[in-house]
Amino acid sequence: MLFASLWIFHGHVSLHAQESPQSSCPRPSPGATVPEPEDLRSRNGVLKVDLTVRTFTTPDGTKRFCYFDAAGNQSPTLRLSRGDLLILNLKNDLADAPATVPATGNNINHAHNHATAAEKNSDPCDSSTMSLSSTNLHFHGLTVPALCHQDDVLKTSIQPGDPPFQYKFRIPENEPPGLYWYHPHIHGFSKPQVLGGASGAMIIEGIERANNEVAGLHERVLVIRDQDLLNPNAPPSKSEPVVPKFLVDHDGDAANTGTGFGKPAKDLSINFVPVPYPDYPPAAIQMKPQERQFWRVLNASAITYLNLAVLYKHAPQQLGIVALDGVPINANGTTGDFISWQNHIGVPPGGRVEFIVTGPPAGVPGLLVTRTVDTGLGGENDPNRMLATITATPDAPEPRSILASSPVPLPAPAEPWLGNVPPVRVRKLYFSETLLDPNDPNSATTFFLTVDGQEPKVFDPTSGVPDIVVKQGDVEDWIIENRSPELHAFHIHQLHFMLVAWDGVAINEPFLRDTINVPFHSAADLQYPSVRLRMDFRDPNTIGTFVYHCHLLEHEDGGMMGLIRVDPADSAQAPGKSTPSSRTRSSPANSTTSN
Ligand SMILES: [Cu+2]
Repeated sequence: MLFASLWIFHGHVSLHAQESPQSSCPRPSPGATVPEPEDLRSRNGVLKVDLTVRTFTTPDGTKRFCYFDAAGNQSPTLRLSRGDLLILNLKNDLADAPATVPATGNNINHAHNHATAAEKNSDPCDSSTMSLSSTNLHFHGLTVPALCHQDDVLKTSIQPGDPPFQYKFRIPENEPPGLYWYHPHIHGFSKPQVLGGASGAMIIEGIERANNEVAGLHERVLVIRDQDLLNPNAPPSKSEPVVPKFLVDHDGDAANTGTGFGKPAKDLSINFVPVPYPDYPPAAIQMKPQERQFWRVLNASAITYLNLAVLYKHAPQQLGIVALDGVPINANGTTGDFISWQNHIGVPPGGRVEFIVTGPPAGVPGLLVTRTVDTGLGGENDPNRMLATITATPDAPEPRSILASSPVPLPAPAEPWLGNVPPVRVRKLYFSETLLDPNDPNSATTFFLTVDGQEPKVFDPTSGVPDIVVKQGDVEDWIIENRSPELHAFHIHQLHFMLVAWDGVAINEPFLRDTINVPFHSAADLQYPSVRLRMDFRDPNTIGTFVYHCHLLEHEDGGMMGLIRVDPADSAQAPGKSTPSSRTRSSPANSTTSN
């Protein structure tokens, strides 16, 4: 009922044409047709990109953060194949954002005048300057080295006024084909930058070579972001049931009502088309009737969970999942052109899902929605809401990109499937939170991600002392517990993992991920909720020092992060290292017991 009553809002398309695009970060209006991000494709094995990050403050005080390519496109999709070289020159133009739209032109040279001497002199590869106007890039999901100019976020920090900073690395020959993404990762300031829109998709081409079911399909890239509410003071839509009075949680966001309704903590947008509270006027997607398309969805939200569903006349449709977090779900090599058909898909912040969707028959109204996610007593409100209408018309324009129709299958992976490699050791980590005043649930919260047995501490970017030391070549099991009353999303850089148990119960999900939801703790639980992950440190590219953290960015910025160092395999032998002959299938029953 809720959704049907709101269809009338779609259909208005208007960019703010009078604004200078690069100075004002223009965004589409609510109800607009979902635009496709511009594609930047590698040529002859090289993709060269000039990217500038700018900021703009809207009249209501909202700060946008925007990536522009050389042609002025926002947040282009970077498309490369295995083995290709990426050369990305990132220019930081974040300084001194104007409070209102400048009268003319852009502020391209503005930053140079205001950078301090200290900023000008700092080495961007070894910078202790991390502020709201510093920036860098993380290539989320890629297994590339955590080195400066590649995928380091610990010391790399580019200041306004610095010359363009060059990222330069080759996509590994064994990188799974799928959807990855880029975003800034400045400790303490990730949330405002990502919430402001600093994110973009990255595609490693060739997924049709991994799964022939998607060969020849048109593909659609959908980037879902969150942002501060456009109408924070509006009462809920009259079509909603009345829910308890709004409460504000310790992050200052609308607290979880647990009802599926009420004011959300953040608005969502789909390819920058906002879908604002309270009426959620959906964006618009057109498809040809019953056309099969391949949708690649990135949850680039700072804090918002998604639970995606496609409804035709209110009935949930089957969505054919092909890949999670950039890795085809048949990468285990045993299931052929396997598709997992589901009628809804949860996607934590930072996660990706790629699936086949069949358009509605002509005349049948369709909707892309996100269903409510119960984030826990301490979590943010994430109600049911529409994202886009799906309208079937014979003359619907096709998405720009189409997957090859007769692909050459990918070579088999050189390494044994992760699920068949027994872990050499088990570690336990836990998420926890403490209130400044234990008697006041609205007092400031401190966020921790702690290795069991160590003292909980807020992440210190200057410490340099790893919380975990691992040997390259090893496979480990990590049990991640949640001892807090809200959801957290565990993410680790430079590698993927496999979920082997949920709350201590072995599960059969032989897929790789790089971001996973960890269920919240309730007072009634007899034990802390947990996930058990098989962590893959075999790739030589994972050597180095990097981070794992909660991907709810206000938690990450608050210190819910840890440091890991992966030592080369040929350094001093660690106890308990596995030998190649020990690679046998581990039974799921065993995998839940050792601890
Ligand atoms: Cu968290």
